[in-house]
Parts: sequence; C-alpha cells; structure tokens
Amino acid sequence: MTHDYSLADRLSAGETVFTVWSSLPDLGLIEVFAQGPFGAVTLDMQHGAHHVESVARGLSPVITGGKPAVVRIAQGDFGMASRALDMGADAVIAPMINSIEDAKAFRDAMKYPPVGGRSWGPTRALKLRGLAGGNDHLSTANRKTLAFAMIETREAYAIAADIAALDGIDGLFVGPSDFSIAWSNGAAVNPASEDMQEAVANVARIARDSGKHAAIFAAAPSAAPSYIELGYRFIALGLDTVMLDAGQKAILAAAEA
Ligand code: 3PY
Ligand code: MG
Repeated sequence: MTHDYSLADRLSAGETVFTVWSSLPDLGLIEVFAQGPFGAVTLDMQHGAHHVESVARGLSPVITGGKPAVVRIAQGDFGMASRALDMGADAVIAPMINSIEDAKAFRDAMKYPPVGGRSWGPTRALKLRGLAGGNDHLSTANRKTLAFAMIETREAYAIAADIAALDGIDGLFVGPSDFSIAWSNGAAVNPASEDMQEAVANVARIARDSGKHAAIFAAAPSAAPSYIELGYRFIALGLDTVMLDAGQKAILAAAEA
C-alpha cells in the first residue's frame, strides 16, 4: 500500500500537526492511536517503556493507518535513530541535544551522505510503505525524514541557533518540563513556568529564522493555541496514561452522575 503523505511536506506547508504520545508498549493501544483523531503517533523510548521490538511492531499500524510515525529515542542513543528510520519512522526526536557534537552525532545517524553518515538498510521502511528502494529512496529520504533536536537545558538554549543552522537538523523540539528544571536551577518542574516563556518564544523564532520546524511538548493541551501563536507547528499533546486516566474518571463520573 502506498501512502501519499509526509510529515515533512505537511509541516513545510505550514500545517499544524498534533501528535499523540505513546509510552505503553502495547500494540492494541497503538492501533487505537493509529485509527484515532491525532495527526501523528509518537512512540517514546526515553521516558516511555518502548523498546526496539515494540517500536518495530508499533510503527506498522501507524504507517499502514496513514499517519506519520515518530520515535523519541533514549538520550544519546543515536544508533537507534538510524534503526527507527530503517523500521519506517518519519521522524525521530532526540532528547537533551546539549552540544554541537550531540547535534552532529544525531544528524550523522539520521541522514545519508553527504549530509550525514547513515548506513544503508531501509528494508522494512520500504516494505511498510510499498516503496521502491534504491536511488528513489536515497534521493528523497534525507528530505522526507525529519530530525528533531530537543532543546531542554540552558546549554542547548545558548547554542540553539547553531543547532538549528546545521544541515540535517530539521527542527528544534522544546521539552518544557526539563527546560523548567534547568531554568529554575533545579528548584521546580513546571512546564507552564512564566519565567521561561520568553525563552520558549525565542526557540520557535530561532528555528523558523533558520528555515527549520518548531516543535514542543504541550504538557497542558490548553497551552497549544499559544504555542501555535508563537510559531510552533509540531505539537505533542499528552500521554496515553494521562488520557486513559482522564477517560476512566470521566466515564465513571458520567455513570455516577
Ligand atoms: C520535557 O518536557 O522535558 C519533555 O521531554 C517532554 O516529553
Ligand atoms: Mg525532557
């Protein structure tokens, strides 16, 4: 089955894409997301319980369901970034990109030469998408698959423009929880912290000034409109566990009303 969609094209066209955030490595749950209302599905290997096998299996229903499939790798696990692409991911989010060296290592894992050093082997990605391999893929993959570098520390913020300027880094992705811990020097985790909102606004501007995508995790869905106002277009909107909890409480409350 061939799918005529690309997260890269949608974001480049200025569309806002909301991704659901999967932390529970359960195929049945991922199938619900693949058929659900969100524009994309992200499988989280950093703080979520996803592992190589759950990603390999979980990407399939998302891709065949016609949605962009995204993987957040664990910190520094750039080998997994390449593997996620080979398994079919449209985009990879790398946490804690705190130096240019981190950003280059991530870029090298994500992009074929001459931009990076990705090794050839997208067998499953091509099979899931029903695509021909060879030069067709080689000539489009670097553009169609997106590398999001997470900005979530003061060090990263200080060099955000340099990270965004790197060929092969396609977007900056703000992690407001970690960023708030850094911003408060460890005093508090508060993704809505007023103190850092100017910095959050600046990251979107820095990304867009470099022609790159601005992305963020919206810990509270109600924050999404203001993030969109700032220029963010790829927005993560909540965890599976939070949604299940809200859903079970709402259903029981309705039954007991
Ligand atoms: C953060 O807010 O720190 C994140 O990494 C969001 O997942
Ligand atoms: Mg984080």
